[in-house]
Amino acid sequence: MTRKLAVAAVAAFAVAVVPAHAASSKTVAVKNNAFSPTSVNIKKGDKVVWKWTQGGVNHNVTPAKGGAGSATTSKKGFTYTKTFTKAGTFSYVCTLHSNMKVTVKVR
Ligand SMILES: [Cu+2]
Repeated sequence: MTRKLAVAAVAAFAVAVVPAHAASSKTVAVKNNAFSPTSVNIKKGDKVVWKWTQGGVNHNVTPAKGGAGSATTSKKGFTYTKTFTKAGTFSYVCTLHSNMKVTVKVR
């Protein structure tokens, strides 16, 4: 029991003194018809910004396992931003183009 308490105390101390990772963002281009790059590595708390760089063709950014994603649009310059708060590997697709896939690895 004493040891467990000591470990908990050290963990609490570490959380208090280690400065938080400064959030940063990575951009994924939404092209006709591909995401670029197709894989991004980020840290918890970071953002991924998808940016429509070509326009003229409808695309969206949707979690491969379902759930809410971006609007479907063909507007050049449109952006969709998501902050990732959990570690893991997350796949996104464009539901209109089955070849459009991007993997976000959060550690
Ligand atoms: Cu698409």
